[in-house]
Amino acid sequence: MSSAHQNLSSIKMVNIPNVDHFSFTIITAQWNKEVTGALEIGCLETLLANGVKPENIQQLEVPGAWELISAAKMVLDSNNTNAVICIGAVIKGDTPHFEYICEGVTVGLAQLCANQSIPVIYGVLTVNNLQQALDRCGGIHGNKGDEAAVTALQMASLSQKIRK
Ligand code: RBF
Repeated sequence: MSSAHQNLSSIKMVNIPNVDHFSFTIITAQWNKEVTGALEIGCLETLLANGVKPENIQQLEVPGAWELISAAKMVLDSNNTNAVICIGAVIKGDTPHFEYICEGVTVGLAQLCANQSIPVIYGVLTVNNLQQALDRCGGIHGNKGDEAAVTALQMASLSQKIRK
């Protein structure tokens, strides 16, 4: 599914006004930390490069991708962040667990998106092996953490435009 046309990793800078008023929450799953740590750094650096103030970026950790759903819900219920960026990496193993976690996380985050109006960004890799994950957290397919940051900026801006 990934193609040159859909890969946002080359677009790290977006021209969005008043970015210094935005606040973002990045939630990072600690499973496959080698991958999620690199995604988180890409995300953070892209937000900062686009003018988001460091003090307006909250970084939270959860054990695994499954916990992204409840942590995102807690954030949405308790503060007025402009977008929640969920970062995780689910890597296929020998059991069907992979399918259950991927589907659960995807459906859970989609439900959060559908039920309230703060953007929840899906920065979760669902891959067949570690190499595919490494290719997407700073490798040949860019860094999907950068893409999550760009998407968060675009959605925060869209939300501001609609509310005006
Ligand atoms: N969490 C991830 O973020 N990525 C994984 O690849 C992953 N694989 C798992 C495989 C198994 C067999 C189990 C039991 C858990 C896995 N988890 C993974 C953790 C999951 O997201 C969650 O933290 C735990 O199931 C506790 O709710």
